[in-house]
Amino acid sequence: MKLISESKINTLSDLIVQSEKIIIITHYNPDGDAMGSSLALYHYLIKKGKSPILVTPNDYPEFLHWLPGNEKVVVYKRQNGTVLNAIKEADLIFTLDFNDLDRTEGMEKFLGESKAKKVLIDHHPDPGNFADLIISETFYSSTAELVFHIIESMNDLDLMTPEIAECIYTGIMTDTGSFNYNSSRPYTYYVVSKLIEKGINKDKIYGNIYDNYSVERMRLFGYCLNQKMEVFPEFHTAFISLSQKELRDFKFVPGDTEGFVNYPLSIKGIRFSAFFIEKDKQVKISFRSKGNFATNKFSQKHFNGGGHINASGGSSSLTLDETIIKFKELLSNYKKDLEKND
Ligand SMILES: [Mn+2]
Repeated sequence: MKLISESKINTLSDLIVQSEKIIIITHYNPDGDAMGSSLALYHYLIKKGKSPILVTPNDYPEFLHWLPGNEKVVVYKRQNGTVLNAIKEADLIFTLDFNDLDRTEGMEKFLGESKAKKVLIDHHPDPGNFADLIISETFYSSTAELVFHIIESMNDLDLMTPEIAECIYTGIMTDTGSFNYNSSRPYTYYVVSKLIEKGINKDKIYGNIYDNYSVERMRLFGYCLNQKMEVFPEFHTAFISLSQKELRDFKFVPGDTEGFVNYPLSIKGIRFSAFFIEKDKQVKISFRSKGNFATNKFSQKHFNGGGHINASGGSSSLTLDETIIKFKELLSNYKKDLEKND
């Protein structure tokens, strides 16, 4: 397994050795992989004798708060002075699990102006060109898996504590929907086997992430499936939508709708799923598919988004109802693509 060139690893190693003030930044609305990969790198850099600062643009769901190192995370939205100072003084900035600085929602200007060397570590397609060192491979299930590969390539597996292993496993598990998608490469399981050797308790991690819901979230989930799911068998498509009012009624907190978009794909014959959620000034959309229907291209073309083939995001500045009408109208253009079954 050698996807990262030796020269990149050497450059990375030199950058770490030479740098004193290191920041790790992940994307807005951090998910399990964003937090897992960032915290894994955070703990690893501490093992290398560094004192990094880990920054998230905003808060993240409570089911990620058990992760080791959670209490050290600095949230830009709440502590922007601290973060901007740190960015100004930094000599090395890692950006994890995103490909464009605008995913930091507010920090992009300061990151762009910063004199620090930047290292992009990510598994999304089309990495931006803001970084001095780009370690970006769609081969990996998750950024966390890529962080494992980096640590392995640095010949530092002996520095991997059970805490680092837990963070990496969390990233892989959440980005593959517990090994349901984007997880058909043997390397993923090689990594998992190494993490288990390091002493992780995978059942406990699963429970921490997935058996951690509020009553309201479960009721909201039931409501979505019962009342809010529309199915179009002729297009092998189903979607769910939620308005601001509905979110309020169910006491929505960030993270509550995580994973909802996957459920329509459990219906026999459904290969394309969408989830629309009404925000302040726009509609946020998630897309999922099975087989080779490219949700990222669909999203890029019609909903200002992108991502992976089978999992992507987008947005719309139309109203929720208008967005849904637009989506439904588009389906007939894709009838042929949606019929292909492989
Ligand atoms: Mn990811």
